[in-house]
Amino acid sequence: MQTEPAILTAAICGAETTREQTPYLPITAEELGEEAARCAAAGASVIHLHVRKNDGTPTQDRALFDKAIRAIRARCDVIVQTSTGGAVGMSAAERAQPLDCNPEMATLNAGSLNFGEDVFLNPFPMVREFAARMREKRIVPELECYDAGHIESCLWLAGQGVIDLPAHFDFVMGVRGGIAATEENLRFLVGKLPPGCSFNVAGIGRFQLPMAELSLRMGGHARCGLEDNVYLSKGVLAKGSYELVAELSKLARAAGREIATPARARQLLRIPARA
Ligand code: KMH
Ligand code: ZN
Repeated sequence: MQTEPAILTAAICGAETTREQTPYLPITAEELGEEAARCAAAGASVIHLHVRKNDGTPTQDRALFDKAIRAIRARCDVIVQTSTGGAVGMSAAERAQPLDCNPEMATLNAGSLNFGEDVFLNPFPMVREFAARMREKRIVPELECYDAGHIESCLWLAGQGVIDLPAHFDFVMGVRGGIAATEENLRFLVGKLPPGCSFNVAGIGRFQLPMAELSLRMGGHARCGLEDNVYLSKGVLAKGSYELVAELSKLARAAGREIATPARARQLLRIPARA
C-alpha cells in the first residue's frame, strides 16, 4: 500500500512558551513571518498560529492575526491554521476572533481537561458554535483531542451533524491532565478513528520527536515547534521551530514518507480552493 506524503505542522509560537524559556520564540508579526518561512523551507506545509502582544502576552486579537497572516503569506506558501484555543481562561468570543481572518484551517478543541495546574474549557456549546462558524466560512477544522474521550465526543458531534466526516484529528499527547505520550496510547487512539480520517500527533516536551517518529511510521502526520517543546535534544535549545521541522523531515524520509508540499497537503486535508 502506498503511504500518503507526510504533512508537517510547525507550532511556532503558542500561548504558554515564554522568552524566559527560550530566546528564540517569535513574537512580532515580522518574527512570525520569518520563522514560518524558515519552517516552510525545512518542510512544514502547515503553520499552527497563535499571536502575542509586543510584551509577549498571548492574545486572540483579530488585527494581530491579520498582520501575522499577511507577514507569513508575503514570505511563503503554507496553510495557516489559526488557533481557536488561545490561552486558558480566555472567553469564547476572544478565542473565535481569528476565524474572521478567513484562514484555510483552524483548530477545533474537542473537550475540556486539566491543563497543567489550569483548566482548559471546551464545553459542547462552544465546540458547536466554533464548528458552525468554521463550516459557514469553509475553514477546515483540525480536531484537537487531548484524551480518548475527546475522540468519542467528536464522533458524537459528527452523529449530530456538527462535524463532517472524514475529518483530520490532532492527538495532543503528554499534557499534564491529558493522555500520556506512549505508543500503546497512540495505537489505542488511532483505533478509534472511522475510515478515511487522518491523524496528526503533537507530543509535548521531550515526547515531541519520538511521538512524531511513531506517527510518521504509522502513516500519520506530525507536529513540532516551540509551542509544545523548546529543545532540539537534551539540554540543547532549538534555535527555532525550523530546526525541529528539519528533524521531522529526516524522520519522515527515514520512514519512507515523502514530505507533503502545501498544495498536496491542501488536497489531503480537503481544503477548498480560495480565490
Ligand atoms: N494554549 C492551549 C491552552 C489550540 O491552539 O487550539 C490551547 C491550544 C490549542 O494551544
Ligand atoms: Zn495552539
